[in-house]
Formats: sequence, C-alpha cells, structure tokens
Amino acid sequence: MILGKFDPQKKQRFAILDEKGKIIAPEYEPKIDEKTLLKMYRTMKLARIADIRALQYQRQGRMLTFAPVQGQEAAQIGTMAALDKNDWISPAFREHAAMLYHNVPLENIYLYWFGNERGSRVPDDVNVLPVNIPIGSQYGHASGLAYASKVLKNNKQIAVTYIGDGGTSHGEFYEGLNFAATYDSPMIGIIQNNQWAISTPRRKATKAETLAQKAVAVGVPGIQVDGNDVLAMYAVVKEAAERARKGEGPTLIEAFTYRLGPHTTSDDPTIYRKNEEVEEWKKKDPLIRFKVYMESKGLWDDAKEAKLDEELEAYVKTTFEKVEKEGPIVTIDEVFDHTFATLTDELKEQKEYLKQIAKETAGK
Ligand SMILES: Cc1ncc(C[n+]2csc(CCOP(=O)(O)OP(=O)(O)O)c2C)c(N)n1
Ligand SMILES: [Mg+2]
Repeated sequence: MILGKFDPQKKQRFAILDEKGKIIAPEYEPKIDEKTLLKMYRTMKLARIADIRALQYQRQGRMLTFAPVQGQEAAQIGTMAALDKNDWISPAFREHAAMLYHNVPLENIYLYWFGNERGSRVPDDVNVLPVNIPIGSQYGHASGLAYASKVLKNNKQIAVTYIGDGGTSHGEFYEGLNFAATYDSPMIGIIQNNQWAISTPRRKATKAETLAQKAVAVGVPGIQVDGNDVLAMYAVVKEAAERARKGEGPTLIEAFTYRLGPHTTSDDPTIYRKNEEVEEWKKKDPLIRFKVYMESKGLWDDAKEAKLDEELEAYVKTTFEKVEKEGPIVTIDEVFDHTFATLTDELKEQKEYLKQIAKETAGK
C-alpha cells in the first residue's frame, strides 16, 4: 500500500528511483514485464523525438502552434502503462506522451497541431477524447465518463484525466473531482505540476502547500509523487486503478515535474525563468533515469538506443511529411462536425457566418 502512507499535506513526495535512476525504495518497485517496460521506454523516446522535431518544424514555418511535453514524459507514460487498453483518457493539451502510449497515432497528434480537424478523429477502438483547450473542463468530461462506467460497466472502465498546476485553481477541476468523489466513480485525476502556468509560477497561483492536498477538500486520497520517476507514477496509478475498479472512487495524484520547453511555440520562457532552473531540472530528465533503470535490468544498451533513435527519427519524419501534404483545415464543416450530434443554434450561426466570409474572400 502506498496511498495513505504519504501525507499529501506534508509534502511527503513518493519516489522509487532517485534523481540518477537508482532504486531507493525497493519495497515499492513494481513488477512490470519486459514487454511493457520496453513499450514504456520506446514511447517515451517517441514522444521526446516527436516533440523536438515539432518545435523545429514550427521554427521553420512548417507547423502551426505546438505545446511541447518535454520533461513530463514519465508522468504520462507511468500513468498509462498502469491502465488497461479500454480505459479512457480525458486530456488537456499537453498529453501527447500519454496519447501515444494509449494508441493515438502520431499522425493524429501532428494533424491536430497543424490545424487539421481530422487529427481529433482517432481510431474507433482508441478511448481518448480530443485535445481540450478550455482549462479544467476535461475533469468534468472525465467524471461523466467515470459515472457512465459505474452505471453501465460496474466500474470496470476507468477515466483518467490530466490538469496542470495552474489549472487546479479553476472551478471545473473541483467540480469534476467532487462529482466523481460523491458517486465513487472510477476516475483518476493527475495533476502535472510542471511548476509554471505559462509565466505564472506555482507559488503565485495558490497558497496551498501541495496540490495533492486539494484531494482532502473532496474527501479522496491524494498523494504527491516524483513525476519524473516513471516507476513511482506506475506504482501509484496501479493502486489508484485497483481502488477505482473496486468501486472505491477517485484518487488525485500530483506529479511533481517540470516543463523543460516553452509553454507553446508562441512563448519565450527566457523572459520569466532562469536558465539555471532549467539546467537543474535537465539533470532530473525522466528519460535518463529510466534508461539507467533499463540498463540495470539488462534490457537496454547504447547499441539498442542508437538503433531505436534511427528508427523513430525516420518514423517521425515520414509522419510529418504526410501531415504536411494533407495541410491544415480541410473544410469549414469539419470544424463543427464533431462538436455536437445536433449543432446548437449558436454554432449553426457561426458556421454559416464563416462560410459566408469564405465565399466573400474566395479568390482574394
Ligand atoms: C479557461 C481557460 N482560461 C485560460 C486559458 C489560457 N491558457 C492556456 S494554457 C494556460 C496555463 C496553463 O497552466 P497549467 O494549468 O499549469 O498547465 P501547463 O500549461 O503548465 O501544462 C492558460 C492560462 C485557457 N486555455 N482556458
Ligand atoms: Mg503548469
């Protein structure tokens, strides 16, 4: 048992690996089979490479906006590896690593950030909601999915949702979590505390000692975890998932991590944060720590790393070139098609308005 042993109100952060990747809490080391460990490492690398390349494509003027995930891969992969294929993700906007692990094709992710609505149309057997920009509302969606699972599936399908540190000050975060708590719905809330909400530092956004302690207000277990430790994230989520499937309700997990890149490609973080801070966090890079662990298990070495890098680089390049060929928005209809089964009057009006403008400006 991990939950309950680490007091969320006292900054008792749970970790299994130290900052160099060495096991410091062997009693909690999860038993993960080789195949899963390799998938976890591979997906972390794919997310990292896809991220670095997306930033470069954007700087070359070949991509629209992009919100990099660099630094937060363990918080996301550790979560998803501990869940089942049929569980749901209700993401915010920085969850590419989680989405990739949960079988969203990279092509969809790139299409979305390229401004092509088709990116949000994932394969039918992939239980991932579209990217959610309005902060906090993804918690409401997740608690709805979790409630449906309780009613229809006896809690067997979990809904996991993510939010940033800044997002936990939004009303919908509490509302979603409280709704799930009162109905004991199978939901897991992950707070990715990456220390910044664009240029607002974590300490200015809330007086709360930890973000995990926000669980106390709604009466569910909460825990702060080293979010750059993929094993710790996995172990805690496994336990939260067991509770959820037994009908014991949601868990709130604060992943203590860091956004190594800019907020989005429109942001310049050098204006508001010190380079030394970034350099300190680079030393705690989740990929390096996991690699050390994989090597200690005899599952990884530099030759395998070089081969994987080459394979993933080629895959990322081919995928991007395909997306680039398809281009941004295809039709105005597609912007609206996947919002509601029946469009609201307001959306109908907006759609007609946009079509009118398109007609008027055609050929100009
Ligand atoms: C309701 C709402 N208000 C404001 C914004 C603009 N906005 C986009 S991201 C962001 C900061 C989010 O910070 P955090 O929750 O810490 O997540 P992070 O970006 O660090 O992953 C803001 C204010 C928004 N998308 N939605
Ligand atoms: Mg943040």
